[in-house]
Amino acid sequence: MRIGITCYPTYGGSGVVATELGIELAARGHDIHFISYAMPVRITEASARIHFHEVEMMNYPLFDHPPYTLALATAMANVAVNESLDLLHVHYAIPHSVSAYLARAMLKPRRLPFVTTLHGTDITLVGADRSYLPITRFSIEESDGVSAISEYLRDVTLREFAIHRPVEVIPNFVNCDVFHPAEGKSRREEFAPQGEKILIHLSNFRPVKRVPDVVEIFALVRKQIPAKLLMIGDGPDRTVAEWMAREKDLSSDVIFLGKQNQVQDLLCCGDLLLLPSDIESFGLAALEGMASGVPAICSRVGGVPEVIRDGVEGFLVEPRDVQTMAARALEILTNPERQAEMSRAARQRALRHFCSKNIIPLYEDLYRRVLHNSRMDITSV
Ligand code: GMT
Repeated sequence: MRIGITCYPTYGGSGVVATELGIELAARGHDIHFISYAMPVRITEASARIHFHEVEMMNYPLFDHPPYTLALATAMANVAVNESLDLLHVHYAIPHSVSAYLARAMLKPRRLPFVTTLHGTDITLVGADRSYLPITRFSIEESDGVSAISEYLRDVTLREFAIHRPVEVIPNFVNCDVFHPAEGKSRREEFAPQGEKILIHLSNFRPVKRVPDVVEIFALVRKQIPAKLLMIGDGPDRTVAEWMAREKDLSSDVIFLGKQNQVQDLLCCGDLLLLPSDIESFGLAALEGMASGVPAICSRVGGVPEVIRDGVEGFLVEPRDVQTMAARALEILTNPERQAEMSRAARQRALRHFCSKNIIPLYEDLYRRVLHNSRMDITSV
């Protein structure tokens, strides 16, 4: 198939999922055309089957806000014609789904079906805002196929948006050959030269991730045992986290690595992952940690319980309860047998339920059905 993929090309989870999906589909023989304002960050290698089309935007003094939605729709339609695309797959409804709707309308009577994958805040925060709700609902209803990355997100979408069409659940995935436990030499010593325990946080450092709670939890753990905290990513709350680490005299133990492309080399150094978010529709970082054999302490919110089982691959705790999160972290870190057991369980669960080998065919199947239905539409005209 020849597939156009649109996503936010930055470090957010939806962009990561979209990019990894494109890479996996290309490896399975599909031609992938990313259409966005920048090259997705996780594309680190050139491939004959992966193409990138930059959305060009003319600016004009009249525009306070350049109309990206329109420029994207134009790029989608152009790429569809020039590259004979079979379909578009957009990740994160706002505004990508609206652009795909416009591109499809522009090309009529040629059919250009589009699939929308919902990731989280496009439904729970941004999409639920009155200013975006009607158009988000419209573009979901108009999509030729819709998927959500967890049952939780599917249920919220159907309920809050009063959607009357099927929304399929296709969970997020991880390539278990790329993300795996450390084999022999890892970068552990570089970060924890005295054999300290390593805790990891990986996110876009947005307020919803509760980055200050990560530092609070670590401070409580650090009072009890020698430990280091690797902070991977960047975003609005990095400064406050850096300030807190300094205030708590933890600067030498909290290592801010910023945005990283090869997170698999870092995750496998960890003993524990911290994800104390206020809301999380899936928790991709926890899954990437699981595949790397790293148990997690997560908030019991949204779709996280579909990924991590309390007491098996880590612990689920009420959001903002940093005391219990720290106590649970210490329970794992001070008990080597428990830690090893949870690490094995985490890897097993990632392999069994979320491995890209098993999940990518679900997307291929959705594409086939969407293409089939769109051909039926043409013949019935
Ligand atoms: O964190 C966000 O709100 C951004 C969003 C994204 O686009 O990165 O993250 C969502 O999508 C991820 C990938 O499917 C999920 O793992 C995250 O749980 C989800 N975030 C939220 O629901 C807050």
